[in-house]
Amino acid sequence: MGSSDYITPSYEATRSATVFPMTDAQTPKIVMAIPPSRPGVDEGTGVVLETKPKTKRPPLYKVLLLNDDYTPMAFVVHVLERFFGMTHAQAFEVMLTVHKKGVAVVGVFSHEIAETKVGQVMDFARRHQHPLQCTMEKE
Ligand code: TYC
Repeated sequence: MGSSDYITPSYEATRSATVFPMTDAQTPKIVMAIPPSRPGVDEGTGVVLETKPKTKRPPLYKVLLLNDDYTPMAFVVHVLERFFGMTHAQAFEVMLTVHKKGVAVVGVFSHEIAETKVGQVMDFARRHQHPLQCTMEKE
């Protein structure tokens, strides 16, 4: 019997063969020992913040058409049909309202759409050399 028969196996040999038979990839990992925090939950601070989710709707803007003494009625009717999707009858009615009362709301839109409509009307009127005015205001 040689002296090597009594030599204790190395630490690494014992660990890999007997005590820890799993490879590193097989070894289960502790992923989360602490539950995830949620808004409004006191985690020992004594402070609980607002928990209700805030879902504010975006503000809306009225697009207004203003009367003047020079823009032809037919041009205004055309503008209302072209840029505000009105039928001829609707457009004529709204044009008459502006003519009699001085101003009327011709549509309600998001800020971006209202801005676009105002720009389109002002540009179209200017190109045809009419003084027609169109503005927007927050509802
Ligand atoms: N007052 C104009 C006219 O008599 C018609 C008009 C209507 C002009 C509406 C502008 O937004 C307007 N020719």
